[in-house]
Amino acid sequence: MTLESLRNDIDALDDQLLTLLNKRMELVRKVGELKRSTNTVIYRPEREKQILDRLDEQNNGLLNRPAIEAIFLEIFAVSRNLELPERVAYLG
Ligand code: PRE
Repeated sequence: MTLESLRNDIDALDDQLLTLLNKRMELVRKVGELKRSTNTVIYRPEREKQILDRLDEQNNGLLNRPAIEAIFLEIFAVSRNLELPERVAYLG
């Protein structure tokens, strides 16, 4: 197990994470379209908490609850932004 081989494995996993995150964002964009057509609020803290609780419950890896929250709260923030109408949305 060399540093280079470990980094290669990390790169491969990062590629998969990026693919999955982009797939999630495609679904989120559809949620945004649905919400706009039905005039529903974008920010749903109770749904975000439900997701965090579920992930924490089924987690059996090295990540603890604060780490899961740190990662997913960032994902939710990007998701909410993606649900905004195009003229006010930003991705950076
Ligand atoms: C999502 C995004 C924003 C909401 O605050 C809650 C959850 C998410 O990223 O999972 C999706 C969504 O808009 C929703 O489930 O209502």
